[in-house]
Amino acid sequence: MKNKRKKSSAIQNAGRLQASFNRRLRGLRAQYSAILGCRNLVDRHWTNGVFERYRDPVVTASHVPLEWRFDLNFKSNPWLLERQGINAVFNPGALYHDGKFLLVCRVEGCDRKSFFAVAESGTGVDGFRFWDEPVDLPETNQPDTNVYDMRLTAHEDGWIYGLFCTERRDPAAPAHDTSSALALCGIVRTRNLRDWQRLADLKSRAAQQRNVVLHPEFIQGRYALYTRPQDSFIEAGTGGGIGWATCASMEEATIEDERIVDPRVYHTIKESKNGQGPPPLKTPAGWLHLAHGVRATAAGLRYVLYVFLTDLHEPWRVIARPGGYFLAPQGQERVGDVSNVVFCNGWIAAADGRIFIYYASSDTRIHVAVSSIERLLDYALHTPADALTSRGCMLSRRALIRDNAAVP
Ligand code: M1P
Repeated sequence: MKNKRKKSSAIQNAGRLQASFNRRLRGLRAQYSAILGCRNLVDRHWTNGVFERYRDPVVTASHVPLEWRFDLNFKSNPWLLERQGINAVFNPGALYHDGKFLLVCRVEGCDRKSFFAVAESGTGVDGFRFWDEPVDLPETNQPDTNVYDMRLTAHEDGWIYGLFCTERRDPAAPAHDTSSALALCGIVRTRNLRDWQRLADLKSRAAQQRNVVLHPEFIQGRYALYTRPQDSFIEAGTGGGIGWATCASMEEATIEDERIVDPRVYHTIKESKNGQGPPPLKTPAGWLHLAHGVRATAAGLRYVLYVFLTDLHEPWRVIARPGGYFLAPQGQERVGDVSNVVFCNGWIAAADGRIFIYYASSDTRIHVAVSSIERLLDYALHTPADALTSRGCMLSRRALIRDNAAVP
């Protein structure tokens, strides 16, 4: 009798657990489809004329499919626990391909390791949905400990290249040092963003190379790269600046002729370090570049985005340098895993002339800002350069005020 009662109460408990599992799963699914179905609108509180901001981030950790985070089998996970959580989704490479806006996102698990995953949208501002599985990135014979920040370049040779940072423990570090790392440029190529071919890591003289970007066209028959040679992992040290280098092939990419084309400069937004963002866009006035500049503050490093323009035939030659930042973190963008950061390694020039700028805030989530080639060129060509002193900047502002006084 006692045993019978025990058995029936166990059955009742299992039934209750199953019911609560089902309820919780329905709730999770409803919440997930609400996030994916959310329409994104232009933020009417923001206006500088240069670009529109959008109210909501376009991809966040909550956009990652439930199947990637939860064991959905009642038998092995009766409490429906999130077993493999996602910490953040940020710094995507971007490409318009087969009628879709594609982002190759840096997805960071709770275990701190990042992997790449493609999210696609029909509008570019909302409805981003991850493909079924993350990218299975091939390795070289030296496994990557961490990979991140892929720049996608549809090169005129017909391949889509992905250049990314591959990080490994510094083999020269003593055993007690569990932080020192070597950051190098990993290279893959693909035709469809599904099948990826790994090429050898970029060889250069610099100890560390991050933020390496492939120029979309051949230059004098060679591949051209924007680089960021550094002698240490975080600090620019004696290196830094955006470099320019060429190589004969991407299969065993080796650079020797590296030179700095956009240096770090004292008391500017790129005082501590800088790095090329996405591949530049070809415009009638020159190659339009987006980059990040970093300066030190009492609260830590501050990352902002800035623009510059280089010559159409000599892309290493800067022809316009609008002063100050183009886009800086604001509101909720200021706070995250690494606060006070905006970072962009992907933008898309749509056929209708709109430019979709995919920037991440505070190493946590992805946003979009939308502009056009006309507006970005006007910004690049007519924003005064940084005068580099307080008085110089005041004089530039006073000239604006005086010109305005004469406006009828
Ligand atoms: O944390 C801010 C950024 O820091 C690094 O960029 P950089 O080498 O230019 O300083 C990268 O880790 C980047 O992913 C990150 O967003």
